[in-house]
Amino acid sequence: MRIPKTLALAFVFVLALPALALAQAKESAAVHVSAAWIRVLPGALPNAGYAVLHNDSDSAVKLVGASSPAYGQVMLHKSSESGGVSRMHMVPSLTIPAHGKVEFAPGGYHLMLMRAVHPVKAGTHVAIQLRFADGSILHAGFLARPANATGISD
Ligand SMILES: [Cu+2]
Repeated sequence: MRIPKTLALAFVFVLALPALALAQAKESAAVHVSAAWIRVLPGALPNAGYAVLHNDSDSAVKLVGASSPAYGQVMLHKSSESGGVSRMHMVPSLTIPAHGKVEFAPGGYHLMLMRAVHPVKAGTHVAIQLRFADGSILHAGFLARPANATGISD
């Protein structure tokens, strides 16, 4: 029996799509990161992740969460200072404007990296996934740096 080629292709496509969707969320085409690094603190102290998130698209993008195989929990945090007291609070989401950027830096936004699965060694790269409101994911590598590090350049 001869099956028209287009029909055969359509059949393969229909079968393959759910498998792909299950395998992984789609990679974000809108956002890229630069200067991604982690300040590693000694012992069981939480680590902080910093980066610049660039939105290369024509519409605003909303960051809604993050995770990493290297940490039990990752949260979006913002540090602030009032009356000489520094504190931080959780941020439910964060909007990166079209063709704009958001900086995660000491004293401001950071990824709070809790409960390292294994001690994270300075000089290694840690995989972190950033999750956006449209369901897409960005896989980024963060360079682990020692506690006295202040930043990283591209
Ligand atoms: Cu924090």
